[in-house]
Amino acid sequence: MQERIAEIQRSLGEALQAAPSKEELLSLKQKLVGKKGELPALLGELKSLADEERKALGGKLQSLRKEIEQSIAHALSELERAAMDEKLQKSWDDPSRRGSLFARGLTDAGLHPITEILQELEEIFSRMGFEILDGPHIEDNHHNFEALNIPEDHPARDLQDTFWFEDNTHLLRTHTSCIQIRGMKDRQPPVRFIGPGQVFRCERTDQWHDFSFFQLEGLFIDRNVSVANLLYFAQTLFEEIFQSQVEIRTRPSYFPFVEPGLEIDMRRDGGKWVEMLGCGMIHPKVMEQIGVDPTEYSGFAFGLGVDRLLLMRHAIEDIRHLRSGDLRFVRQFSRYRSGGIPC
Ligand code: FA5
Repeated sequence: MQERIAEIQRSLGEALQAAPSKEELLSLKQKLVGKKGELPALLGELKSLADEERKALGGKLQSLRKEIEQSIAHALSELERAAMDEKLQKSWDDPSRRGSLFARGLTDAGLHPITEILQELEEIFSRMGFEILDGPHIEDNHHNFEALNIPEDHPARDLQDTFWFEDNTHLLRTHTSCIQIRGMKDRQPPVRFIGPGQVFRCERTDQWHDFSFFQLEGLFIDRNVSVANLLYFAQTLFEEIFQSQVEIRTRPSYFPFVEPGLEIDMRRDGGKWVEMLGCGMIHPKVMEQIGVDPTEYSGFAFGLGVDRLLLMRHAIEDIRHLRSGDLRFVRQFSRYRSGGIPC
């Protein structure tokens, strides 16, 4: 019986190697473990064996059955996956096909307005000599909080309600400030970089707040950098984006990783003030975390709300339109792109 078990294992291996079709796999399963299959026949023969041998071979036959069933199920699901991949690939290659992945009747597909404004911002900052860095959406406690001078029991953690993973160590980043820490790992001042990206907060939404939005982090470290540089920089940045004069005002604010901390609001044409960014002079403790001597260098950091820039630029009434998936909303931007709407 040992030999017949080994023979079944060998023939199973060979059959699976030969890239069988779904029908061949099903008939192989029938042949081996079906009611009148080889394995049940062997199990039937166990009766005539002595106790000890029966136990030993019975165990082997059970694990062989498991092996056969699992490997055939795996091969079947691989086949299904390959068929689905092929189907998707075909519909991707051929937009004219009925039921293709391409929506029909859309003539003005384009980039999402958020993607476009991010590209514009990257272009503006590149011109000003900033590097563009990236960071992961899933962050750890250290980069999102601790290295930014926000320890475990610090009340500032409550300001950014957080989506935690079950390990209580990883989270969806609540701000792009983690990119400051990552970016400084292999850089020494003078530095200027930005880190644009999506962030996530477990918060109630309204006209100006969403639970996921984009920020653009900026870091500038050099000798003799002051709040005056920061304010001049913010004003220049907004005027570049809006291509017109804007008013800004500052309010004192609190972020544990900067000192002093400020919030900058902006308005156009005497309209409503809107908070656009948080910023400040980098805290000496954070400077030490990122390996920079705070007695020699100083710097500013800011976190700009990218969605709010769009709301302001196009007088959009509610931030939630941006992620609504409503094509009537996003299609309007193709007219802006082609210069049809002054703003
Ligand atoms: C921060 O996230 C700090 N990390 C910013 C910072 C960076 C301060 C560097 C100092 C130094 P705040 O939570 O205020 O700060 O968010 C910054 C900006 O993101 C806000 O000014 C606003 O424009 C935007 N923002 C904040 N919450 C939301 C939200 N729920 N929906 C849309 N935009 C938001």
